[in-house]
Amino acid sequence: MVRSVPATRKGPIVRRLATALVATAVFVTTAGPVAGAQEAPELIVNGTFDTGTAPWWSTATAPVEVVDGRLCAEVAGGTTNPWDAIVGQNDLSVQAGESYALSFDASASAPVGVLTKVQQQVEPWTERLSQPTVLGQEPTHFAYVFTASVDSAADQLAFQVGGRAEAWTFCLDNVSLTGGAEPPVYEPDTGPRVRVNQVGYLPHGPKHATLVTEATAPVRWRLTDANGRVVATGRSTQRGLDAASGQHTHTIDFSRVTRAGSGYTLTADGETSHPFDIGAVYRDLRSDSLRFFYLQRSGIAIDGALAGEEYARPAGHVGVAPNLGDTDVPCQPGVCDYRLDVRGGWYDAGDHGKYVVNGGIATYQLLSTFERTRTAPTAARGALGDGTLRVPERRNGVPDILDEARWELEFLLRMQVPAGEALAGMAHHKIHDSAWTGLPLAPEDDPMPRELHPPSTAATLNLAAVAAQCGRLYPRYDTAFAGRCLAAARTAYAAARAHPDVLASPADGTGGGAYSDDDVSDEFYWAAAELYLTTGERRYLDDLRASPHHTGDVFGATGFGWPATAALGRLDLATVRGGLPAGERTRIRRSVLDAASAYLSTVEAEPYGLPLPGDSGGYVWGSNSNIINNTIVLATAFDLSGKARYRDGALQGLDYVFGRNALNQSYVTGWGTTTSHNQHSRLFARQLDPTSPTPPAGSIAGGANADLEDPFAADLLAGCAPQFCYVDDIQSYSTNEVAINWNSALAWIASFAADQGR
Ligand code: 9MR
Repeated sequence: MVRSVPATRKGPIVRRLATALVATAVFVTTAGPVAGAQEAPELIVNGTFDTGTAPWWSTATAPVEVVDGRLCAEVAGGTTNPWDAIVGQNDLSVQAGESYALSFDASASAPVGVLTKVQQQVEPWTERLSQPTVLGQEPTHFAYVFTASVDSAADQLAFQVGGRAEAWTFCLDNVSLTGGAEPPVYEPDTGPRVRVNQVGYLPHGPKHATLVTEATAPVRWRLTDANGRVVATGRSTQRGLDAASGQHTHTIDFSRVTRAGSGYTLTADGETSHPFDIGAVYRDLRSDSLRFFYLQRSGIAIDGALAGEEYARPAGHVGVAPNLGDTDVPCQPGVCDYRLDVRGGWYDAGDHGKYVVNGGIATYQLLSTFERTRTAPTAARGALGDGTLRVPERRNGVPDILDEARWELEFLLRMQVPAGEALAGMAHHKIHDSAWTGLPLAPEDDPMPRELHPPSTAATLNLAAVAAQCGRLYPRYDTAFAGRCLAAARTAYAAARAHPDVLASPADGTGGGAYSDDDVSDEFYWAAAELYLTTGERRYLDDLRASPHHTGDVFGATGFGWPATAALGRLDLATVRGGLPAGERTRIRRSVLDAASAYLSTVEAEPYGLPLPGDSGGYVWGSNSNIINNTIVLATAFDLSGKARYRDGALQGLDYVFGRNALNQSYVTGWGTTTSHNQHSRLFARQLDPTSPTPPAGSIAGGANADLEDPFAADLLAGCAPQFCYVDDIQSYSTNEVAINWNSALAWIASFAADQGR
């Protein structure tokens, strides 16, 4: 299990791990004891099972006995979570600062993934080691190393073997845990020091790369085609120390090369980049990024013929056991006494929750991707039309992207409090499991009670905004549906006006995310803007004019997102036909160009060429979406003005997402040489379970998060420079989850970028 990975010696992160582990291909360690360590006492009692099963214990779902000198557990089928079946040993002592080597031989009657943990033996089960372990039928030797961060005399070794539909047999032998191990060293494999967009560049687009080097003078570079011919040469520009990465950098500009081809490489300072193309590189990203939404659908069977056989699955949460919902869902106790049918919609992310707040921005971005084809001069009109996506509704006469967005819209409409009830017209904030489940877990296997959480003003305004967009975009395909949307938008908006400060609780995070937001003035602005653009009515115009966001700076340096939605209204006021009187619209458009100019300055100032400042706390949970959202403002400025510098800024920003970054990592599955594929997801969990698929091509990871908000990342990455605060491991939900609001941003810019390649 301990693998050797070639690592660049010049990478800045080489550090001792605080508490964990040897995991994926991203880093290396030595697992063996150091010299003299043979004297370190063995902490496991009866690790060879010569004296029976004691003191090993197991849950009732995994009875153990000694078979041929090994400990074997008959693991029951039909459990939900990894921790529903455990084989373990308690009362282990670990000391702060000491490094430990754990090793064992294990096998399974069928290939399965289990979790190997060393953790507190009581709540809160603080982990020292958490390691996905994939077992085969032949006994395999596993060896892991970790460093304890606290003294404990009450730790346990726990093999979490539950969560599978079928019964199976787990066998274990030669278990050993000793101190005195060489401390594990984390070093991400960052590959060649020449960082490019691993997908490629548009023939007439900008072409920039970043070179990590300590060289104090410009260095020579050369661009080589697939046949080994040097097609361009030049000298780099020295850029100095980059705050976002902690690296010494140069940049390389080879924009003058326009000849299409594949297999180009860029060489400088003795290093050669990953290969890339010059051509219409984004053409298929439009449909790949949108495909994610079909696979996230709740309430419908996923058709393998459309999605790929590995993604086929039964409908989730339609009231078929063991599911309890979502067709007849009660409120949390004390919240309401009615039940709602809230089937459908998209699962938010790696969890099975469905949240109106986040569903709102994701739906908006899909609808906006479509609406752009009606307003932007460079947009391919039919590229998102009927028959362009792999959705079951293809060839129904409706553009497929509208079919996909409607799947969520119908769910959002169902979340509205019915007439006659208290808070009628408002929207419930969210619906999700009453407790967190483990990974992996197919939607149809989720046995948790589902609950409606209280209505909120923010959710109500999200519903109002996207239902108003719906009322504008669907009339030519389905007037009844568009009418239903607009009526719901009006009711929701009126209900929000009547209840302007019903805030979701930040503490309501058991079994699902909180998505709390204590400032809903931006949601009011966004909803008023959408209702005004759809209806032209004076009352909505008055409201949006009265909002501080109509004249305020809604495009912050770090980008808009689900908690900050004023920019959504502003962008539509700038682009959608009709609407504001000419002078006012000119001012609104100007504000988009001004914001884009500011982002352009950041693109030019950042050695990795992205519209996110390296020093302002911009690398937050889901940073990839904030970065992309800033490229959307740049792209919109191009759509409005035709000025190429804005288009080039947007495209250059996209290079970051596809590998021009400190980690040399493409964050989009299947798009590039080294791409994220272990994202945190209950649906796509190959890293934990060999029978589960990886996320589909076109799935974007949340990205670098300097706040390190999950235990795995906090242990592994402590002290990271912002761009290094990411790991492609399924356990790191705060850096590496998938989510609808991140893929919706990707879909918008993918569609724009595909248009520029034509
Ligand atoms: O994207 C959300 C991020 O902005 C928040 O900081 C974080 C913590 O509240 O939650 C993120 O959203 C998660 C949600 O709460 C539950 N589903 C998965 C989402 C993506 O990680």
